[in-house]
Amino acid sequence: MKKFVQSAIFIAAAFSVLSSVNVSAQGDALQADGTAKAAKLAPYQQRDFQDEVFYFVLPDRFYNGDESNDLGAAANDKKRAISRGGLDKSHKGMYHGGDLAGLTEKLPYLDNMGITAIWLTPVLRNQAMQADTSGYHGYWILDFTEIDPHLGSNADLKHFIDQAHKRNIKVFFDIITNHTADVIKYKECHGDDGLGWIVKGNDCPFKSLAQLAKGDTYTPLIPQGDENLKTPAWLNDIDVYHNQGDSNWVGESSIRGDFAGLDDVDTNSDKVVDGMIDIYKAIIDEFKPDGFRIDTVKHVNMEFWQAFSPALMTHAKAQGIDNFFMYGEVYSFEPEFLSRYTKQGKLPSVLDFAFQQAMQHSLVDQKGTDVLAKLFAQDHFYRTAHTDISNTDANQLVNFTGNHDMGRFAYLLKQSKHNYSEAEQIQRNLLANAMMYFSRGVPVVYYGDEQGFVGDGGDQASRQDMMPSQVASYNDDDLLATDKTTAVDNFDTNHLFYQTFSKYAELYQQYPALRFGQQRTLYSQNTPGIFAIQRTYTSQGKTQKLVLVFNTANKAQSLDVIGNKQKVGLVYESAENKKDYIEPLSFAIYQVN
Ligand SMILES: [Ca+2]
Ligand SMILES: [Ca+2]
Ligand SMILES: [Ca+2]
Ligand SMILES: [Ca+2]
Repeated sequence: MKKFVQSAIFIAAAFSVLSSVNVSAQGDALQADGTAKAAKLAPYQQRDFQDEVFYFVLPDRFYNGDESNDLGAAANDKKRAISRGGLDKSHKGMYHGGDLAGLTEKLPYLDNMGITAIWLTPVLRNQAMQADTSGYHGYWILDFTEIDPHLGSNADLKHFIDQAHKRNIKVFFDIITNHTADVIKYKECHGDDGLGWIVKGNDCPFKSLAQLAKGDTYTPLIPQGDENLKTPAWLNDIDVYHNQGDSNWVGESSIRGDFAGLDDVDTNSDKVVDGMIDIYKAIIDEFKPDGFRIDTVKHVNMEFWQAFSPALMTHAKAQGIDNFFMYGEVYSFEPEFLSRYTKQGKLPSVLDFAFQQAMQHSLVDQKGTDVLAKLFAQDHFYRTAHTDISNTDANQLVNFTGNHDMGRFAYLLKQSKHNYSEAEQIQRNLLANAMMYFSRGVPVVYYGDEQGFVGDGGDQASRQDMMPSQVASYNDDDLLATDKTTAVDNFDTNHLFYQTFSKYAELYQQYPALRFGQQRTLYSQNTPGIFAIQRTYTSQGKTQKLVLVFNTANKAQSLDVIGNKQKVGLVYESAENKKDYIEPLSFAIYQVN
């Protein structure tokens, strides 16, 4: 083991594109506490996006470091009264008290797991309540200039970023340009005072541009007293919204409709394009984040991204954030469609929903490994040449196995018709995560996955607490690989998944071919079984070539299919393989000389 580690480090050093691996003085101090791993990597300012291992977290559900902010805005804060309340730790749709102070306190836990970048759900100030649930998730922004008081202050966010950066960990914000909180109402749906929605729910059918042209329009209004809720002030102008009613998720309504009442910004107007660019330039100036994850990208017109993305990338670089990066949420499982946003839309990257679906098809539904080959055969769609922003290719895609909307991979396994035993759910989960780390693309761990969280579904059901939970429907879950429940603290550094993800991260950092290598499929089949890829990376005249073999079947498979010369130089195997066979639901990595 020791010999392997030493040679791996040697190889990593020999191939590193980051030739100046200067560990900072702060890094030296942190290494002494036994948790610091990011400190051993190149300085965050110089690290490439492809060097990162992401952790995606809802701060409200993570850790409560400051109970004094649990209710949000102070009782005597008249200006922010709308951002007060919504706390109910026993309700999955309400605030639970987690905050930036809590995240800051738990940085060693993330660092020790090999996390190098943290993606936070939106942290800007929300409307605390809409209908009968709260803005605990952050996607209902009212004020684009300050932090939600449930999470802390602007100073708390700066402190968190400072502490993360001291550990050599990057921080990414989740940003929204598509909509604001639900303030604007329609007389036709919500009555003359705009207050009827509480009783009737959202029932404002979308009106198309064709209908508008014929005079069939809604009469938008802002209820009395709500005229100045939003910041910056231009967002309080009713004319900067589409005002066409609720989206039915297809066609024109997908771009111009409100999401269940959330005010859909008129991103077709120059005023809005400029306004949104200014909002996020100011966020970059004030907080110096390392990048943005962008929400609801496909619900905004392409022309908006063509202006927004270059403007923000250029601005961040001018502010000295040389490796600033952005990736969009385009909720689609079609690579060609996803790639439109990196090519036409000029976004550096997107979340790879197609990858997530291929994981589900191969490891939950037991389709053949050719579903993986078909996915990666479409990687060419992402090749772009707009070098003014970044060189996008599939290596920069953002891999994930599940999320806060669709639910966790563990949930998909649990509800499968195949009735997997817990042991098999564990193996399939770990194999999906191995593919997420080691296939082309940048891995994202959804918080709690490393503790065996499962959940009863998507959305609220997949947003469990890491701190002791009071939500009954979370606490009755049977977590994987532990006897614990979510009723207790789950920052267990001995959990099998935490330990395994930590090992994956270590391999990811040791072998540049796992981060930067061009990927080629060597073998796939139309049944569960072997999927083999090669990843080749050349730097300074030296080539590192790895062969990765995954077995998605629950029987051992012959390795003969990949050929003898591919099997030399074992780097890692997740199960102990017998000669020429790979164990069920396991993987192995070989180095080819
Ligand atoms: Ca709190
Ligand atoms: Ca929209
Ligand atoms: Ca609305
Ligand atoms: Ca449950």
